[in-house]
Amino acid sequence: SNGIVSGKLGLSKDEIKDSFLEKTFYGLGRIPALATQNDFYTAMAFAIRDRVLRQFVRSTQQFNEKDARGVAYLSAEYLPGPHLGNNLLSLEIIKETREALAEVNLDLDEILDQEVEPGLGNGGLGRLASCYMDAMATLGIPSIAYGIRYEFGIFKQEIRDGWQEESTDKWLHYGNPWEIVRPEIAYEVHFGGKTESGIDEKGNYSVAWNADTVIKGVAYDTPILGYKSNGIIMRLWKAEAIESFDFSIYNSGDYYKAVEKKMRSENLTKVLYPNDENLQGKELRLKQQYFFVCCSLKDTIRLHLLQGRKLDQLHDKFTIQLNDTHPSIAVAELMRLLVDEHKMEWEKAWHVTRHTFAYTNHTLLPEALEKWSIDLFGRLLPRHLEIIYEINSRFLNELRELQYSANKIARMSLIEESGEPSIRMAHLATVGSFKVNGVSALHSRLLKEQVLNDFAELWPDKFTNVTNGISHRRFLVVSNPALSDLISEKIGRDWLTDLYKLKGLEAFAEDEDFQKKWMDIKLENKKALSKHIEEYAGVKIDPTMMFDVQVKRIHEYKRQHLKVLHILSLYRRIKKGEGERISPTAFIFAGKAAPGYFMAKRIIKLISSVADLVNKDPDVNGKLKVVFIPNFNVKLAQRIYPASDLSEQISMAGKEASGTGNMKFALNGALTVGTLDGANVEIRDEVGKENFFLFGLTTEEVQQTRQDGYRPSEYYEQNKELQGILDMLISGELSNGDTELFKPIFENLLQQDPYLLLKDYQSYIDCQEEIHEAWRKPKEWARMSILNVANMGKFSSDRSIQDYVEKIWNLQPIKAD
Ligand code: 26Q
Repeated sequence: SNGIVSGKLGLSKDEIKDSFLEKTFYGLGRIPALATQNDFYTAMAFAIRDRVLRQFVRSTQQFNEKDARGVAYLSAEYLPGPHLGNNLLSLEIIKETREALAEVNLDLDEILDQEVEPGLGNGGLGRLASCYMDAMATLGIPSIAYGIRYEFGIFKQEIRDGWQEESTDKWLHYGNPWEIVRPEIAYEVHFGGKTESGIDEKGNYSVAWNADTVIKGVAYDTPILGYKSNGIIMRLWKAEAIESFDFSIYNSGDYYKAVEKKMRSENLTKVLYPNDENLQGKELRLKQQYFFVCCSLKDTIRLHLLQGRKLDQLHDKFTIQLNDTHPSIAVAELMRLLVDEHKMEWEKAWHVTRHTFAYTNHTLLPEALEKWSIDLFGRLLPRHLEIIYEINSRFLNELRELQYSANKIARMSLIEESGEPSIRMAHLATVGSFKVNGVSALHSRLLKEQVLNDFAELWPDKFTNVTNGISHRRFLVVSNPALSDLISEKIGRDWLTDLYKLKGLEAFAEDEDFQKKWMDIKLENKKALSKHIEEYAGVKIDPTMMFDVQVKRIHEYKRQHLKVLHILSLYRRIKKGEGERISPTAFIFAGKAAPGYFMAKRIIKLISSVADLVNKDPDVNGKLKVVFIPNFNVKLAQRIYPASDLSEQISMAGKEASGTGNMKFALNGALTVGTLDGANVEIRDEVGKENFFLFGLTTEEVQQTRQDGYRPSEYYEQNKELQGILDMLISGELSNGDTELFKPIFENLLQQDPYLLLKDYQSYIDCQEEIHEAWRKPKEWARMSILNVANMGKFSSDRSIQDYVEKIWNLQPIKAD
């Protein structure tokens, strides 16, 4: 009716079936008899995409008509997971689609399983950005999510002989039905060269940046639909060579040289850097960051001007949210665009800039705080270096006027002068933003007290907290349909858009019939996961065992090796014939290690070795099973959370900024064993301390331990059980007689133990005893499980986005009609 909607895009079973067959014939040129499952998936994806786009175009129109204030979300990483299932939910056509496929003898679950997910992120941060897209779309927040279209995402992990092996993630191999290339939306990005200052045609002082390389960024759009409502775009930039650039080379006849230049340009967005929480200052990484920031800001400005607005009002119409410091070069780039390209005065441009950006910090780990060497930075982005110097000199002058000591001024400077001079990106982001937030209550407090303490004292109102949240639609409705249906049977379906409604389940926590249905669904989910495990890890698991699960990136601070110490303690008890109080348990691990992270890779090998020992020992008699499931990603995660009984959240207090896996487990009825770290603290507050297994030191006790001079070897000497377990690592028992293999882990724990495993060991073991006792009372366990789910309302990403709207973005949602 508005000239956009045309064609038969109905949502009935028959209309979906017609479109599906049409896409199979005319979209793929296949007759069904010769089509593969993947062809069928692609055809269905195209059929659904048409419907997604119709819904989506309507909401963009409304955003434009209302001239609404909006958000540009800048993130170097996204992990959206498979799109098809979520889009079916958002359009509320899961049932119709299942029936349409059944009529042609196809199974929806098998078709869904074909989708290869975009692995455009490392872990928590990228997945958070995607949960926020889901919530922004659903709540009607005028927004656009910018990022990088990596050709190869996070590597594919295989386990060979117990070791992690990496191979390239060719996620685009079968094509990507969800993206739409926009060749007309493209920007030039400059690198290198020199700056020259002088007087321009109008007689004003100005700076010219004569770059030596130009690359083009082309927009690829993926629509992200919200539940029963609006959509937003995820706009990812791909690097290409600019067409005209090498005419001189073409004309000189050196065809190969011209093509080589093109290839080099495209390298920029080839591959995602697979390290999280640890950076090596690699030139290509900085290029990626600037590349996507430059394109995204130019695009934001284009959209702003398209609405007939003035540039000095940019901050009235947009907040640009920085997902960690990865896009923080945006502070300097916006200044450059305003001052150099749009000829705005410095003071005015600075006012606009520092009222436009808001910065989310995701880490306190010193090794994860981004720093770029001045030398590298100046070679790649000479104009930005000048701008950062100018921002810094004005900022430091302000501090001098406040009579700050030289020491304090040096601490706060955007430039670190000691050692290799470098730029502190967190300081740049903080100075250039009107709000800075952490991602859990504890993390936001520590951010103010530690890493950004000087800034928090100078600008107390700038700092705030937004506790992370997750898409309950993806991580419960789509991935655990049986539990979702049971919940809806009892409390209706309002919880799909208001997760606090889950509170209604409390009334059924003691209902034995409900408890039975609840645990039966868990058992079915465990059977399904067992099948996957048998196929992909070659281990048979009895689904009635307790599923004790730790899935997340492999990191020393997350302490997967503490879990290993616990498993070994149980193994030794069984070997000594003292295992009768141990409940049969399957220990399930998954997660990737950064390819260059020596200790993390060794921890994977350790887990595999313990699995070999335990799974094969006849004395264990199937009472314990240990398995490492390869290639953890969103798709696998969606199978694991619904099948988990116990969620391991055992990082050293003060290190995990929030965690979001913790929320996904609890939402699916797993009980948590955890430290007082990140969002665990808030989860425990919500579900009640009697429904949460707490152990370990607090952040304050960790600090105290350090101050007092921690000597891990004392724990080794005094705790004979612990000593026996640690000695196993170097006995060769786990490694075919090789006493060297796990010595690095042994020595690290005895000599430094930076994450206090030995100190927290006994508390963890005692807590696990309690857990095993609780598992032996199934009704009690079921009740606690139900109460966990009933109290997860706070952890929906809808609530998080609502917090961003109120505390930071200050805008009005626009719901589609
Ligand atoms: C930076 C520079 C160069 C190369 C890589 C990086 C890099 C990449 C990814 C640095 C950090 C990351 C990812 C960090 C991350 O995922 N942090 C997690 O964020 C979650 C969402 O807020 C939290 O829940 C987790 O606690 C936090 O660890």
